[in-house]
Amino acid sequence: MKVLLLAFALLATLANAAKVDYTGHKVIRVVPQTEEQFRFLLKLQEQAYDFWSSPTSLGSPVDIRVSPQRYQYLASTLNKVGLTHKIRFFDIGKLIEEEERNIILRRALHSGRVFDFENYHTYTEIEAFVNELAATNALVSSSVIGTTYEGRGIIMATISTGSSATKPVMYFECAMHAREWVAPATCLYVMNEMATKYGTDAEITAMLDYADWLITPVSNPDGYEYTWTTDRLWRKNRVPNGGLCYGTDPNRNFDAGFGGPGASSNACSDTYHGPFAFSTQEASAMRDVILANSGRVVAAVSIHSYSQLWMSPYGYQSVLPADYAEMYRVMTISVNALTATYGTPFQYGNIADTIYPASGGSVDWTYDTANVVYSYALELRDTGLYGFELPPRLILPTATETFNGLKAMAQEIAAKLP
Ligand code: 0X9
Ligand code: ZN
Repeated sequence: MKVLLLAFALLATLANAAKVDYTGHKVIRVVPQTEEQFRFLLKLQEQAYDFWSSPTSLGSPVDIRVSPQRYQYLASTLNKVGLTHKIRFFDIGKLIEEEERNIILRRALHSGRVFDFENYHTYTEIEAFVNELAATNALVSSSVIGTTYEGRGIIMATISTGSSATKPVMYFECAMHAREWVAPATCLYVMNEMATKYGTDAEITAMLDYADWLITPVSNPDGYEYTWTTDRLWRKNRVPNGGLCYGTDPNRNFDAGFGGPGASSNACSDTYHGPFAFSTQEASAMRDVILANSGRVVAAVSIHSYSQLWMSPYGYQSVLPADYAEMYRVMTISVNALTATYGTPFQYGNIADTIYPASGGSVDWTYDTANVVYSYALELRDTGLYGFELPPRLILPTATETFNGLKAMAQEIAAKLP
């Protein structure tokens, strides 16, 4: 009965007529070849266009979503600086509809017996899963690390053998950005593997003997819920900014180069940094977890999608951190383990050079302020074929390879900091 009710609630959620309609929206790709074109794209990003991938360097592709109404205008504006474009998606609306159908179909096939890790879930379902795991598994406890603007609890799972209150801690968080759905799905998979294979899987047993694993599957629940009910492509949180525009990007809201390059002071921008550092509950909840475990946190991993990247500080400057050699060493091992799984290529390096300058990000803060050397930001699959609408059938491979990378990372840390 409960399952049926949930299925109806989901259908109602998905069928909501008040949803943002992306019919006819295209994603176009341009490749800047000159400094002028590159700077032009950076300026364009400051305006209200939705960049699915940002300008990173000359010769690297940039994907931009555009409405049918603005398409001709954008195309001719780009032409003026000599930029020609290719259309990657003709109709994002269709892609979103297809995703909804996939989710509903998988749900029907799965028939709701146990939590389906190979499908996407609403925040309510995710909360219920974490609470259920905590209720039934002696290693797991759940806690609420902050309360969002709309009143949701940000739920975190602690996976611990309980053997010591001073053990190292590894912190993992997903979905600081709402639309990056494969990230929370991956966090849930990792949580379940860690919780259910202690004592049977030698690697997992060793990792939990070494450290407590703290996992926040959805760091930005208001934004995440909004992607289900109203706007599949929402990224920020849902705090009103006074005018017509909503939301702060929590991954620009940490006190690490706050307000610097790659963050916007425009409240309508998708990279709006907010009125002051830690103005958002999402960023301050993570800060508080790290500070509460001060001196114990050996790794902090922020999981995003998409682009297939494993990145280390800094984002707010291109100067390399003092610990870069060690960060790089462990990234290399982690990425090799990830790629060895299914051959998925990942690029890696410091944020500012690997993706783009981005200030106020979580991992710069965990490194600078909490001295967490193994502070990493990941961008999971894919590289733009499906983008944020990664089909449910690709969740398990994505989560599996990511977990292999994270296990390799954890083992290196355990060897280095016994
Ligand atoms: O721009 C971001 O916040 C991340 N990319 S995303 O497409 N998922 O939005 C990159 C984050 C790099 N990390 C930090 N700047 N800390
Ligand atoms: Zn992100």
